[in-house]
Amino acid sequence: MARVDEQIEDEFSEELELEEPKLYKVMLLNDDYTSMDFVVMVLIEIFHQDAQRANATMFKIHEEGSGLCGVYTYEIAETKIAQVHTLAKEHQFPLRATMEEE
Ligand code: TYC
Repeated sequence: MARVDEQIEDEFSEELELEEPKLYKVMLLNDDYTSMDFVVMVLIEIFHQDAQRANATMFKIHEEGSGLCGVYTYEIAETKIAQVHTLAKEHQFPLRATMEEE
């Protein structure tokens, strides 16, 4: 009986097997007007980087044109991007964020 139960459970768990969600890289783009301090603040507050990592990320974006800020599921990535754009607008900076499927 226990074996039959196990067999039934196996069949169900195969059908119910969940796919891993797709992940998306959120990138910040360089521009000539957003202050370095503001970008560092965004990386700390929105992407939860520590101050040292935020500084390194900001300089990487400044030098290379864009840089990875974090990897998230679609809805979280979308929310992070909206938060960046709202905060940037409030501070009158043109900072842009985008996402790429991983
Ligand atoms: N290039 C900007 C400056 O020199 C700094 C900056 C870094 C802006 C990263 C945007 O995503 C960015 N003030």
